[in-house]
Amino acid sequence: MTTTNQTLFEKSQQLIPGGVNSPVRAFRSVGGTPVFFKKGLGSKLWDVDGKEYIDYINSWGPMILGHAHPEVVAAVQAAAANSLSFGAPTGLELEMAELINKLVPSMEQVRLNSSGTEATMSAIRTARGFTGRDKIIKFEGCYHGHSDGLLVKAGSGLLTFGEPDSGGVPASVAAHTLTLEYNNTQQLEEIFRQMGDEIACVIIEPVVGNMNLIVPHMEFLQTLRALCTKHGTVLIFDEVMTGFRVALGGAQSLYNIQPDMTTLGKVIGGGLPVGAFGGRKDIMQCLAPVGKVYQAGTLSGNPVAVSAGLTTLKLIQAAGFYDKLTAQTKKLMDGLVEAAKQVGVTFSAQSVGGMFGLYFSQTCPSSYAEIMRDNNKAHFNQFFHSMLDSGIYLGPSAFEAGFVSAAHTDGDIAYTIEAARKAFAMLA
Ligand code: KE4
Repeated sequence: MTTTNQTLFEKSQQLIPGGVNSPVRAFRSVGGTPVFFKKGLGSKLWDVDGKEYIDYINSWGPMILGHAHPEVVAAVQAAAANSLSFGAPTGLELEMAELINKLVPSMEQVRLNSSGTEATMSAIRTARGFTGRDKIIKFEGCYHGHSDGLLVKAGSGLLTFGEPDSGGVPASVAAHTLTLEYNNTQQLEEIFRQMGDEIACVIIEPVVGNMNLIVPHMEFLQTLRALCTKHGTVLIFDEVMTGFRVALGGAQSLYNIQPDMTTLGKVIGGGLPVGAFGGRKDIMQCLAPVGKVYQAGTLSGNPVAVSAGLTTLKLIQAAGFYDKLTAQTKKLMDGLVEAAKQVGVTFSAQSVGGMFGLYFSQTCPSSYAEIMRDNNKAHFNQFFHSMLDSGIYLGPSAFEAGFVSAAHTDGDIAYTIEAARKAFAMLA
């Protein structure tokens, strides 16, 4: 029997490349037909066939309060009634800048835009304008959005400049990007010895969520901070995913490392399009109309989107919010690890705040090479579909992180662990 999902997917592919507006949604990594949703409330989603799911994607991070939180919906409705957009300054943007500065003090000045991609692209351009340098460093397995200079893979030799990792990216653009190994301190020291004074910025996910969850070694982050300081290189923490997800102050507060710039997204829009970049005032003063670095956006600081974000950021400041979210996420991890162990399936898991990683490997990987080598993708895909059948919606890729919201109840966690017990048994 053809489901509505299948019918919609069939039709969508006629008019939308791959039938989706963002590639990961197409289920290419896990196979099968993507689920089309029509409603979300709290921790739950309902697809177009009316099937209910517990949601562990949270729209890839933004829905930290759960879906359709009444106060967020009310704020959006109130803002919308005053017009959806002005293209002119509003007091809401000042309120958002003040709140971001309060919660992330390293962001002395901040500019809003409409996506994480815009935020990272703008931050890198600002760092280049501030330093007068062209070269940038990123890390294999980290994703910072789809601007040309970031769709770059490691060159032939690990210490050589990048090659395009996507069609349409000119080699001349990729040539300015150096891609290093995450958590490889020695390589970092070597490249800065060679050309530290030529590097405009280093952009890094301080906790990685885009090659599954990978946590940093303290020594790696501390060395990175010291080398950037020594060579006048701008250190950019891309906290689009970790910002307000791993802790109220983001990963920089967890690891007590102060970057020169930070990029944000996802949670700060509460589900609507908001990105932000900011940092040291001397760097941000390079931006037009004050300085010479151009950056703009028709809907930057949009009042409806900012209203959703402001309400979300106010609610996550509640006492104990992160203690509860962290504990709930860890309870899920512990339950999954125990369930796999009971049937002898090779599985590990870890979490940082409200984001988690599931691995079909003996231990939790700590680098791109390890996760590509050790994580049994076929087992993940089988597990993914078994859980989907049981009404559990995980990220459709073995190389994505998962997310828990404040709306996930003890019952949700218990049901998920029971569904996993069944899924693991099919792998044993
Ligand atoms: P957006 O342009 O998608 O808003 O943000 C790009 C971005 C930047 N930095 C980090 C650390 C990110 O995780 C992202 C986007 N994350 C992906 C999830 N793997 C978004 C999902 C998608 O591409 O559909």
